[in-house]
Formats: sequence, C-alpha cells, structure tokens
Amino acid sequence: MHVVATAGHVDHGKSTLVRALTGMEPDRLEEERRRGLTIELGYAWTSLPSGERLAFVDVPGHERFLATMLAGVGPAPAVMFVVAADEGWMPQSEEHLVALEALGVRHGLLAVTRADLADPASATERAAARLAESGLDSVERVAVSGRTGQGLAELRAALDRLVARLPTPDPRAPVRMWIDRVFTVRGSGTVVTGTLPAGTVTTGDELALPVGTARIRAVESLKETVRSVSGVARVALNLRAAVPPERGQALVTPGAWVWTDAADVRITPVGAAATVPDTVPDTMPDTVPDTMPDAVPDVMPGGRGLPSRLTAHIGSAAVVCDVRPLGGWIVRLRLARPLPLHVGDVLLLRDPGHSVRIGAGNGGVRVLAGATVLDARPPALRRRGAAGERAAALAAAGTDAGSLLRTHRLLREGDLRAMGCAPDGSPVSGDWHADPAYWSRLRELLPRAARRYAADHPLEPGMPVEAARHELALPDRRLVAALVEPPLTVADGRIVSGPAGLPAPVAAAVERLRAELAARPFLAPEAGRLAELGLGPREVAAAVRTGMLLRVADGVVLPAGADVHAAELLARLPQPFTVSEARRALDSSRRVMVPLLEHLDRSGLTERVDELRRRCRTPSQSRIE
Ligand SMILES: Nc1nc2c(ncn2[C@@H]2O[C@H](COP(=O)(O)OP(=O)(O)OP(=O)(O)O)[C@@H](O)[C@H]2O)c(=O)[nH]1
Ligand SMILES: [Mg+2]
Repeated sequence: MHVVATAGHVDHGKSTLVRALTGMEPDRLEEERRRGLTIELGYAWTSLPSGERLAFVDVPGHERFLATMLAGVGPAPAVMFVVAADEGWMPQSEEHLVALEALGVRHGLLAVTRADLADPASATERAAARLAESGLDSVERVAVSGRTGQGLAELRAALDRLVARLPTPDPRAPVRMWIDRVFTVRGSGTVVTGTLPAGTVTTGDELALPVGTARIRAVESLKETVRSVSGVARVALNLRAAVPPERGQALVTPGAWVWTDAADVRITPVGAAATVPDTVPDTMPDTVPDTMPDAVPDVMPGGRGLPSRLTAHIGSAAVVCDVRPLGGWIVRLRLARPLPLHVGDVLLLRDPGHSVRIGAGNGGVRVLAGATVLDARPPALRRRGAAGERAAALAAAGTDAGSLLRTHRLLREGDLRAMGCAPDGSPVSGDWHADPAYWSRLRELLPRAARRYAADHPLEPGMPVEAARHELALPDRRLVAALVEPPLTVADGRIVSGPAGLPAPVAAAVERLRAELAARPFLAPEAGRLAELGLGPREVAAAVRTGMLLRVADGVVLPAGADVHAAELLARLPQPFTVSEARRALDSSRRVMVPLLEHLDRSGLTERVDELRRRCRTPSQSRIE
C-alpha cells in the first residue's frame, strides 16, 4: 500500500479530485459539506491501474487549518499538489510548498485541476516552475477536472509512476505512528488512526505512549481487519490503554525512541526565508498585524530573526518551543512537552503569532524553517562560551552514531538506538560506545594519571579505580577497567603496576625481612632493625594492607601467614600449653610470643584455658581458615 497526501490552496479542488479518484467521500463532517470546506483530515483509497493500493490523506487548504494540513502531510512520503487552473498559484499553494520543503518531502506530482474552467497552461507553468525550485524530485504535471473527469486516467497513470518511485520502508524499523484521529467504538473501546511510515504493527503488540503503554487489540487497514500491517500504510488500531491516547501523540516501539523535551537542531530556512535577505526585527510581534509582511523574517546564521518562541510540528504533533540560538545554524529547542524523536528527524518551525490569523488577506508564509534533529539528548550548557562551542561542534555534524559520539564522547548502546543511530563499532566496555579519538586519548591519559598518583601517594599500592574514574570524568568504573593495559592491571579496586601492588622499595624491604627470618621465622626483628630495613610505620602499614606482612602488635611484625603456621606447630604440643612452652616450640622470644598468642586468641586459633595455659582450637572452631 502507498499513502499520498494532498496539498494546495483552499477550494482548489483537492477533495473533489480525491472523491473522483476513489469514489469515497473525504469530507465526512456535516459542517464540511455545508461549508464546502475541508476542516479535518479526510481519508479515501483506491486501486491504481497497476493493482497497487493507494490511500489519500486529504488535507484542508484554508490557511486557518495549517496545523491540520501539517499533521496530514507530515508522515506521508509523497504529495499530490493541487492547483486550480482558474486561480493559479495562491498564498497557501506557496505555504504548503514551503512546508513540504521544510519537512523534506521529496516525492510528488502536480495536478492542475478545474481544467474545465480555464486553460491550465499558465497555472501549470507557474506552479511547475515553483515546484522545480523546491526539493520535490521530477514532478509530473497532469491537467484534470474533478467535475468532467478529464485527465483522470492520466492522473491515475502518473500516480502509479509516482508510487513506483517511492522507497520501500523497512518493515523491521521501530514504529512511530502519529495519531491523527481518536474515537470510541461502542463495544471495542478506543480506536486511533494514523499513517504508519515504516515498521510493523501486530495484534497483541505493546506500544509506548507519552504516559504508559497501549496494547493493540485489533489492527485495521483500509477498513479490513488484519493481524499485522507494515508501513507505509493507513492504519486503525483498537487499543487497550490505561491513559487514553490523544491526537498529536505518537505510539512507538518501547525503548526505540528518545522521549525528549530538548533537541539541538540545524535550521534550514525555506521559501522566502531562504532567499529574501531583508532586515527584520529579531522577534516577531505577539499581536498579528493586519497586513502581513511580504516575506517571513530573514532567518540568518546565528538564529537571528528566528522568534524566541515557535511552534514545532512533527507528524501530527504541534508543540510550542523556546528557541535558543547557539551559533551558526544551530539552535536548541525546548519543547513544551516531550516528543519521541530520532536524530535526523525534521521538525517544521512556524510562528504561532500568525497561526490564529483568520480571514482573507494576501497571506504570508508562516512556515519559517525546517529543523533537523542533530541531538535528542543535548548536554547542559553551563559554562560561558559553551553555546558557541556546542554550535561549532555540531556545525558539520551528521545524523549518524559517529557524529553523536564525537560530541557526547561516550554513549550507552540503548541511548544510541533510542536516538535512531545504530552504533557501527562494538562497545568499549559493557554497553558503552566511545568516540575512537576520545578513547585513544583516554588510553594515553590513564597511565599518566596512575603514575602521577603513585608519585603523590608512594605508600599506596596504586591509584584507586574510582579516583581514576573521577579524574578522567568517566561515568562508569567499568570504563576505567577497560582502559587499563599491561603493564598496568587492576587489583583490589586499584590500578597497580605488577601483581604485588606494593611500591618497589617497600616490596624489596619486605623480601629482605623474609630472608632474615628464614632460620627463625617467629623471631620478629627489633624496632631498630625494622627501621634499618626501611620499614617505618607507614611502610609496614602499606605492606600489611597488601597482605605481605602480619602486624602482631606495635613494632612486632612477621611475614604474612606466620600466625597460621604458628598455630599448626602449637597444635603438636601437649594441650594445654604455657607461654614458655610455646616460645620454645616456635624458637621465639617472650617479646614476640605474648602478643602473638593474644593475636591467635583473637583469631580463634587458640583459646585460654586458665590464667597460664592455652589450647589450640580445631580448624572448624577457628574463625580464620
Ligand atoms: N468546475 C469545476 N469545479 C471544481 C473542480 N474541482 C473542484 N471544484 C469545485 O471547487 C470547489 C472547491 O472544491 P474542493 O474539492 O472542496 O476544494 P478543496 O481544495 O478540497 O478545498 P479545501 O479542502 O477547503 O481546501 C467546490 O465547489 C468544487 O465543486 C473542477 O475540476 N471543476
Ligand atoms: Mg478539501
């Protein structure tokens, strides 16, 4: 199936043409028929000569209903541009074309209708010239009459050629269906309709709404119940939702879209704004003048000329937003409510000051610009000059993962996907992706930071991972671990060089101590000897922390493991035993033995029997093993 929206000035014959092509009535409201005017979006469909099915979204042409027009055109991939032969190019012809340009609609054809009322030649020429200047590709022109049926066969053939050129959307793409109608069907609850541009909706699927989720109870497309439908399609969904959805909201694949109220965008001025370099006030007046300026404000680099408050349109949504120029063509939009956005989405910006203007007039173009989303999770700009730096960084940014990573430096896979950017490389750690240049810079910085830390803290075995995380301003310790390369390793939460993690001089001193105690392992050195070895209280503490030494009491230091070894030897003695018996068994001194036995008591390796004697506890009784 294909979906084509209509566009064109009020009363130029859009609905009449849709009616003639489909045999269906796009103007369903009584008020529409009475006034001979389209107010709401109309829907009708037909089969083309090729057999392809084509649904029309028929939009209103009246300037007052521009927002509705945008809701209809937004999700449609192509347009049937209607100009009346007897009236020619008119203000809303221009405005609609500019809107299509801003939205990036590339495909369409020109139907010059009411050809029974006037020679279509001059209207065709003017319209075709104007369309050629816009972004629409190879637009065919057909003269028709909705009244006499003249040219309808040619129009059908041209529509067939148009839809054959349209790209085929990915049926596995994440779903974002902008709701353009909501109604209640007795017995089945809430039904929403919309144009599904890509992806697939299936009965039973759960989709996310701004608040909560909705379960699809039934899917209909062109009035037929189906289990599943893929875009492009007109779709009606019967939903079960805790909070009933509204027009202007989107139903999306959960987790596949960023719900954001801020976006950094690149402005593309369109229509007159792109070509008329007039001087204009920086802000537009709140009240609407009776006569419109000939041209819209001149939108210049730096965002000058853009009103500070605009309405952003995407899909069926129209959201007020504050505009903050960052520099160049880059501005930050703050949206009044969060929208599900991907990087690369195009928002249409228009001036709400003019959106309520009613009645005739020469009609100005109120569409100011297209805005391509470059970042849907823009960082806060706190520092002075941050805005300008941000604009410079985004000036040449694309809409891919690489561009996002260049400015964010680090992003989680889920965030990248939710912004519509599949990462091209693999994560650097866990689900973190990094900008390659930034990551190699970190690889250089980490060893330097570790060396500096070691110099500043000679007694610590190494830089704590958390300190490195902090110093490198990383959001996750796993990233630090991923940056550590030999000869550095991570041990006990620290970045150490080599396995021991003890400063080299201290490690050497401990080795000398062990060597000296080889013959009499329980005869701890006197304080003076410790000092000679270079083992002052701080060095001892460091060696104890890394598990090299056992500190039995102040100034009584043994190699680590001496306590367990002692308990093994004492267990061979007749139980219970005295301090002297223990001292002889371990070939030690009273200076060492008393605190060592107290340490063994505390460790649960030995226990006191009375004032003078102890016994060993069995391993199962002891607290350390
Ligand atoms: N003679 C003649 N009249 C036409 C033709 N097409 C439309 N009309 C008349 O023009 C008037 C407007 O037609 P619509 O089809 O309602 O125009 P529209 O573009 O849908 O108008 P909006 O939806 O309000 O923008 C109606 O009175 C139609 O009968 C045509 O090809 N020939
Ligand atoms: Mg109409």
